[in-house]
Amino acid sequence: MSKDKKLLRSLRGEVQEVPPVWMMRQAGRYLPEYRATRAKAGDFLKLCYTPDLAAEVTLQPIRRYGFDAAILFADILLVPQALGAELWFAQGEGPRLSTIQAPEDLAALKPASAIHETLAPVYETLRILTRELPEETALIGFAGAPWTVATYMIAGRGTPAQEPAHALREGNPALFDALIARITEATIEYLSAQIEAGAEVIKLFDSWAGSLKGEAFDTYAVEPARVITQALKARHPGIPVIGFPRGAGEKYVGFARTTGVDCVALDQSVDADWAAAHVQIDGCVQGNLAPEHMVTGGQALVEETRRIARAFSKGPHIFNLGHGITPDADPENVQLMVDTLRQGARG
Ligand code: 1CP
Repeated sequence: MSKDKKLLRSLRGEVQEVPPVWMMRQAGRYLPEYRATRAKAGDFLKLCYTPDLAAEVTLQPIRRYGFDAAILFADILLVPQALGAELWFAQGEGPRLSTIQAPEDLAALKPASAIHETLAPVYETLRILTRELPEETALIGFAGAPWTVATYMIAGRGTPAQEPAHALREGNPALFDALIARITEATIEYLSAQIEAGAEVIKLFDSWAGSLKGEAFDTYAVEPARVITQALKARHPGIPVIGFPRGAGEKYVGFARTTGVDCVALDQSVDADWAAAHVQIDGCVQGNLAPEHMVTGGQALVEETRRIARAFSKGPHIFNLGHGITPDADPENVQLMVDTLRQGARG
């Protein structure tokens, strides 16, 4: 049956009259039911590591909107934590981690093979979801791409232009490369275990790929994505992979060819007609409605939804936002987007 899931059909290259749809951060603070479950869990990391609750928040947007895919509820920063970094969420301030600045910091981390001890509850969440999801809903597992994860491990927090990571990359390339290698290896282990637990699609989030320019983009965005994709496909033949080199701009062109991913997720900075001509020619694309429309709604949301669906209508397409939905979004606007799309946006 799973071969007929709408999302998997697009990933195999099928062009569909109405594209499959889901949203990045679809389980999140814009939903009152998410806020209630999060309050019950106590804090964000408890929510990630409590399989029943993590499965519950994964299912909430599926119940409400009938999305074609559910994305595992977890976070990209669980991998650094499983490698031995300290991780905490400061109230109202976002994530904080212990930092990697010197060879001793890297030496103190655990080997990639040790991550499963910490991450076992995540695999349990996936096993629950394989039982509880509607049969037409595809289950997406994910991880952060090595560069993006490294930016948090080096700086200990989110940074506007990833300066600390660029400084280490330039100042101590041997240490930086060893860190990228460790994260790459851990990511392959982690995603492989997610697939064994029931993930049917893998998404690799390279949220900060846009700050890598020229050759650095090829070395630290393309190459790790290629290595991870090849390893997953060797271990799990046929597993589809979605790559998201956010902010890649013209570097989106050829990304699927050079990495082997089955689909490229587009942020909202690229024009849909341009991407249809230059990126979708290589296969499936995902995106790229600006998340702001989920706050503002109205006719502009309807028109943008239709315009994007139309621009990508000649090739395989997964409808999504260009980045995660924000906490101030109105759940009614999400319904309006889904209705617009399913009522024949291309007509
Ligand atoms: O308060 C809360 O409830 C925490 C907000 C939150 C949520 C809902 C965080 C903290 N993480 C998540 C879940 C999450 N994160 C998912 C779950 C599935 C989904 O519904 O999509 C996923 C896929 C992520 C991925 C993630 N985490 C990324 C990559 C995607 C992106 O948004 O660019 C990144 C960069 C993170 C780090 C992170 N985790 C949380 C925050 C606030 C951040 C960003 C920190 C920063 O850069 O300042």
